[in-house]
Amino acid sequence: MNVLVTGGCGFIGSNLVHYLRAQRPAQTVVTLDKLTYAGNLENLAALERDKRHIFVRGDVCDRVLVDRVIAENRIEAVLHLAAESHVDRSILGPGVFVQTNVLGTQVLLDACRAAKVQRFVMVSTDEVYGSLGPTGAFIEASPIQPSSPYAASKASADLITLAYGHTFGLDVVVTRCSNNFGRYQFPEKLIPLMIVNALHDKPLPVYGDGGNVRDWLHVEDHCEALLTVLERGRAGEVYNIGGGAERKNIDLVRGLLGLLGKSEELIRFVADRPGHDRRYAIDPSKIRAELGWKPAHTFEQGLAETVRWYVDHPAWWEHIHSGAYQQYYDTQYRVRLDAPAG
Ligand code: NAD
Ligand code: TDX
Repeated sequence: MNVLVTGGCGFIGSNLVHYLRAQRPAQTVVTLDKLTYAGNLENLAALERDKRHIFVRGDVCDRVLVDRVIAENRIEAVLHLAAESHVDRSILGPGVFVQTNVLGTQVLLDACRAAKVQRFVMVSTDEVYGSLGPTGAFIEASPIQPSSPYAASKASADLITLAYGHTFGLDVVVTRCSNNFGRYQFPEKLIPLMIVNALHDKPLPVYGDGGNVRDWLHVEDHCEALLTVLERGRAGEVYNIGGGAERKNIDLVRGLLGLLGKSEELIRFVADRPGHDRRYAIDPSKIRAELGWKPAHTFEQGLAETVRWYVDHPAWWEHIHSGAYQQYYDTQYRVRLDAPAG
């Protein structure tokens, strides 16, 4: 099977491309990625000489290009991950989120329809469900109540994908996964940001009271779930993916400092993220029962490995932490650090 992975130079996408090449060596993987600030071709450097991996730089919103990539590579299935993925950025500027996440998805769906692609897997997120109270977990039938512009753009993409299944009979499957962590995650997201800041002895900005809860999953477990859904998921269905590893942000940050041997004095409670969802928790019973998927990594083991990876690969993140990204970071966090919580 020839598979197109959109967003294959990002965090989950690059882990997925490596995973697919290792698990299905006879299949060809085509990566389509615009290489935004979050895309890094270095993540796929090990595949440079791999004849069954093809990289195309381009925008999922570009219909002519998408048609050409699908036709030239005889694409049979699409794993759609390309997106603007950071909630804080969607608060600063929602436009590109609607462009890439909503319109880009629709362009891909139209192209898949026209080319009679056999399966389209939409990689959505648990954030489409909004926020939970202190108990309970999201099931696939939970109401869609996104809070941030990012979450709303993903909900739109997720629903339009399902609509193409209902209306046009396109073979679509939607996955809604909880927070991922692991190698190659851009250091604007909680875990790598805290690791990189701690390594520089910079303050660790914890939003609000630090009591927000996220449900963490190792990225390789997500990749395994995506391959499972691609191969065995039922058309038109939604599958929640989660690791059952709920942690309060503050506990997670303290755990990271412990692993790094750094002082908790680096922690700064700062102004909260506007509209900050309090708690996410995923009920993955459906994918477990129907497809037999369950995570292979424990949270503690995965976190220790992730910390080790960032410590061992400063060249991967040092250049990110300078230049244009540093400018964004400074603007974003100077405001927050100047306005402590409470
Ligand atoms: P990321 O920001 O690390 O990577 C996104 C990739 O998409 C980048 O390589 C970027 O260059 C590419 N891209 C952006 N706009 C594009 C466009 N217009 N055309 C082509 N490529 C474009 O994101 P991630 O964390 O790896 O997330 C991947 C997907 O998984 C996203 O759809 C995200 O919504 C979803 N997801 C992420 C998580 C998480 O915890 N990170 C959890 C659930 C779902
Ligand atoms: O500096 C920070 N301080 C802080 O307290 C950052 C960057 C985050 N946080 C908090 C906000 C959240 O409660 O940590 C939690 C995790 O934040 P992010 O890493 O920004 O992730 P989140 O907003 O939960 O969204 C992530 O998971 C779902 C991904 O970015 C999404 O792409 C995915 O869909």
